[in-house]
Amino acid sequence: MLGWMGKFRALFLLGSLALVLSGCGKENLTALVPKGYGAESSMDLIILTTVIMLFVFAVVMVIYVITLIRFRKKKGQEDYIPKQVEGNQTLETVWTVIPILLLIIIAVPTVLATFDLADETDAKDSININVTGNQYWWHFDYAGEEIQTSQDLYIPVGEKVYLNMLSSDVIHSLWVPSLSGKMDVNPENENTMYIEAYEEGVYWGKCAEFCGPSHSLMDFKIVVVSPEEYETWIADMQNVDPEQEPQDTVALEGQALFEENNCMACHAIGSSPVATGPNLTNFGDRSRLAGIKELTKDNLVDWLQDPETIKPGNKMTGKYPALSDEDADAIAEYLLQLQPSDITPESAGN
Ligand code: HEC
Ligand SMILES: [Cu+2]
Repeated sequence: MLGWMGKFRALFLLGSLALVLSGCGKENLTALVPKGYGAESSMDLIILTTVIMLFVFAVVMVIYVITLIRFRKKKGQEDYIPKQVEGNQTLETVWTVIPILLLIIIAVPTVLATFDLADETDAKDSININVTGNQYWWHFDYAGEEIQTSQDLYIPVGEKVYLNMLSSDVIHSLWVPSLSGKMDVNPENENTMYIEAYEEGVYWGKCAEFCGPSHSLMDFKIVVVSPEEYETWIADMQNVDPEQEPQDTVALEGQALFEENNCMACHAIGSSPVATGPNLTNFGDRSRLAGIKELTKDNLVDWLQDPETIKPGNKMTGKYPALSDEDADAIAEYLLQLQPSDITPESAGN
């Protein structure tokens, strides 16, 4: 058994741990600062339930402390046996009815919010994006726009954007805590949810369903821009000519090596729906490599030579010839200049 010092220490440790852990998390990656409709309605429910729980806690504690003090065993009354009471209909009714009322107060808004968030009546008139979850990256197909992209999802601020989601392998779950709740992404049966962002900015997303060794590295972003910027971005993406030759000679060589080394079997540049690997049309505009690493040339060369150490279990490892330093360098040069748009996560505030 712990002595009181031990108990104090354990309590102190738990307290500090709670304090330190509560500092975890990034800005724009927290459900507690909602920046979108779904996140806001979850937050309202979190506040409601917390207030009710605190109320119950306070009432129980007050009764507990009063009982503890008033009904202590008193000096000189060691042998005193208090009146033995059994059953009390009024009390029992009260402590049955009150919890029922409290649960109804929680249940009604929860059920209403659930139906509200599942309402898809205006889906046809809204922006629809087909989302595919893959072991360990996300693909976005802009229905009707002939645009394919991966990793970064661009959407306009203040508009409902419907995500129609399927997985190409195992079950994933799409979660952008600042904007909305989670939704499972299954290999069969399309799941739909909508996102409506209130503020421009870059919001971080996570896979919220364990899906393999690199599950925790399956990060992505939602880039929320003004409606005009969104139109510009769409046009920029549509204007990409995948065959266009880069000016730079190293990049030009990289382009040839990209074709020679089987990269195109999995990676499309432009609107081709090939999506065994991430679409690279605007790869140079991304701020992250493979969703997680800072996008620098060094990191990219490391990735091309050995993706396995960066993302264990990824589906690219071993599927193309080993690349020499020069070849990897040239391909990196080529990929980094794929920057079709001025609208990027950086311009959106990341
Ligand atoms: C068998 C299919 C396949 C082949 C072949 C392949 N890749 Fe990949 N590649 C992938 C997959 C899958 C990913 C996503 C890995 C992850 O994040 O889990 C990926 C990721 C990448 C990324 C990061 C993309 C991003 O959005 O950040 C780059 C860059 C890349 N590959 C370049 C190449 C190059 C260059 C080649 C040829 C030398 C190549 N790949 C060959 C499947 C492939
Ligand atoms: Cu996943």
